[in-house]
Amino acid sequence: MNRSRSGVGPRLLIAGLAVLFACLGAGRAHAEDGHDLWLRYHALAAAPAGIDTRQAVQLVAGQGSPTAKAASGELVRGLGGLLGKTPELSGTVSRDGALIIGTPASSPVVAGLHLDTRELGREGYLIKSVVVNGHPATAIVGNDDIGVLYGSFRFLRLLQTGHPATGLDLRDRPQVKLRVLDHWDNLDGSVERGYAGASIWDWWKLPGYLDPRYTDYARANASIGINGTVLNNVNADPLVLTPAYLKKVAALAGVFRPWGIRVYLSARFSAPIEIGGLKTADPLDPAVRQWWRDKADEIYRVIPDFGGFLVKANSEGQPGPQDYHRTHADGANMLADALAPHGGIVMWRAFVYSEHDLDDRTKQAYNEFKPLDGAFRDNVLLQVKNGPLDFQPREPFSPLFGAMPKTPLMMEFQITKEYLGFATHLVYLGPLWEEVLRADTYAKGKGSTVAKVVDGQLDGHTLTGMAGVANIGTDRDWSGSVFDQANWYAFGRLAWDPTQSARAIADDWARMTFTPDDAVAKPIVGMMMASREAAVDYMTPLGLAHLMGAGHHYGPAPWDDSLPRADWNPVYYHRADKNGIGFDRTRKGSDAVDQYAPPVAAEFNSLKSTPDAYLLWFHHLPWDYRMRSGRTLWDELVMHYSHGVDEVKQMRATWKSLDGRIDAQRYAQTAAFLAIQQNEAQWWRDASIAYWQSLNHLPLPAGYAPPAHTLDYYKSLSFPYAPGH
Ligand code: BDP
Repeated sequence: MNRSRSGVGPRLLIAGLAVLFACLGAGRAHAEDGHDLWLRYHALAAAPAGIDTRQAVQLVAGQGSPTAKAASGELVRGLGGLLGKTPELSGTVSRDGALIIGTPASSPVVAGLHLDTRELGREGYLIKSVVVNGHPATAIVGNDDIGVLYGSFRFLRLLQTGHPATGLDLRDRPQVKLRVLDHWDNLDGSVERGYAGASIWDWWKLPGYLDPRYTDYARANASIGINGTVLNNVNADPLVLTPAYLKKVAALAGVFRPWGIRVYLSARFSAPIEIGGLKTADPLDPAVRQWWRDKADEIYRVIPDFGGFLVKANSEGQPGPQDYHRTHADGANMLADALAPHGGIVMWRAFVYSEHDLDDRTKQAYNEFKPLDGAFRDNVLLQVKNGPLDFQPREPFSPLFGAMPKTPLMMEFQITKEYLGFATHLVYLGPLWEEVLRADTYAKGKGSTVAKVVDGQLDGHTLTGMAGVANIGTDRDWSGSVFDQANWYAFGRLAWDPTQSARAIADDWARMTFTPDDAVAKPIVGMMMASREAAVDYMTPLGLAHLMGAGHHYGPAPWDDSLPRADWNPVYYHRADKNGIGFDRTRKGSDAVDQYAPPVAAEFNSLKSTPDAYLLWFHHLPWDYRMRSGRTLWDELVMHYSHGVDEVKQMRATWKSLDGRIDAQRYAQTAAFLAIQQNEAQWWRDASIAYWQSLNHLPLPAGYAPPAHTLDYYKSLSFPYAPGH
């Protein structure tokens, strides 16, 4: 024993070190744990056309700002990884394949190209193959350094996804002005609806310690065009507005600034009372108004480019102007007036529904806000969730889109998967968001899509925005799983251009995150594109919604009627009994349909024209209702549930077929998560079917397996420690 320790041990150690160095030499210093996101920059199998890797690429960069340095730094890092050779910084082009980056003002070489940059705006860029001093080269040009940074990321994306570096001539600029992540992060480090660990903001160590993660966070966001971040939960703690916290916020703002990202804060409406010592937070009270003006002045003294406030008011118990019999506009305008001298904006949330209002919950936001169209200051955006309810696997678009032409409506999507299986279900949200953005509001006739409302085209707004509730935490992979990174990625890409296709975005993401090899990327995209419909099917098919476990929203609980407010309970939403199922929102029911423009209202009001996907959202139907397919509603429901489970099985099989083609750690994690997803999809199907059968007593269609357990078993399950709650 002793001998082996002193003899074999060192040899093993040397062998181990040799393996380690071999790995380092191959550019694999650490296992792939997902931390690098889509910015992996692993060596390409072959040099892209237009780049000669026998020599280092010349990088001719303009002088300048921290943002310009971020751009050239990213290219050095990216090209160094992808091509295996660090670019050489150079003042002139003297070699084929050079990269020229900068603005006409910062770089004489760029100025000498005489490119037309008029249409690019501040954040846009162009990437063009040019010839300089007789050498073919690529120019990445913007009017401002931030455009150059975005263009640099775009160029790297081209290489990462297997494009050649020749014949380039592309121009791009964001279609939406504010592209913002909303962190529902609390000052104690917890994250509301967070499934990826704790908050990445280490408030305790700020401002003294700036975790390098903050820079990587900013890089990742800049790579997809995100230009704002709300640091704290909409259920806001007023302490974030105190001087001690503002210093911490200022430190983060300093890290993000070179990457084109501004910070915003969620403001608690009653802060003047809680931290200001006032007796009221009435928005028309002069002392309150002065308090907010002073607060804004104080914030801008430490953060000169502070973005503004996000506010959740008179919603789910949060304080707001209605506590003083004032309107939402009174509240928003008071804050807007305080921020306006500094160029700040207010994102006022439309997510309201009252426990005293007995009307259909999905109608309440519209009822509240539609009459206020035109009553808001110019620097207020109304932030509207994509659907009228609450981030369900599927909802029709919110009827507010198209209904408030005088108010900029900001889209709010939820990237974190509160209602979609948390981090362990593979659900790519691109198709959900695409479905909403492409929906036609008919507000100004055919073609008045939600995307055109959001990007300002429809009503001529220039202040426009899209917000995504972040899925980011301290997990090594940031998002709780590798595939959840795709949702962060897709959000940024759609905020930049709401007309992009979910499939094209998935394709880029898969190639950057795994490999540009078709044999791997294509099956992955296939899984992603099928995944959202699968989740709809195994959770809430045919327009059902909000049937998740109460509070934590984990797993099925369609039977639940235990919460104090009717509209927090699943039974409120499905209205099932022995005769039928569904929520009648037609003119014979709650008449939610008439909140839409007439052609849409007519479509949803009529059973004939309502798409199956929204059937039980708008109609209450007998179990034996004949579907378009000829099957009964009941049979069709069972079929959808089962299909959802089958899709997950298919996703697992696809993933298994990629074994050996994906690095071990990410492969294994995804395989394990898919197994969890399959079990939970089966649980959703079985528990739902068991419950519906307890009401309708109908047999299953032939060939469909009965639930594995009794309804009592499913009802007995409890999850007091489900995350995120
Ligand atoms: C609901 C969440 C809750 C949020 C709320 C909101 O369950 O945690 O506070 O939305 O958006 O979906 O304000």
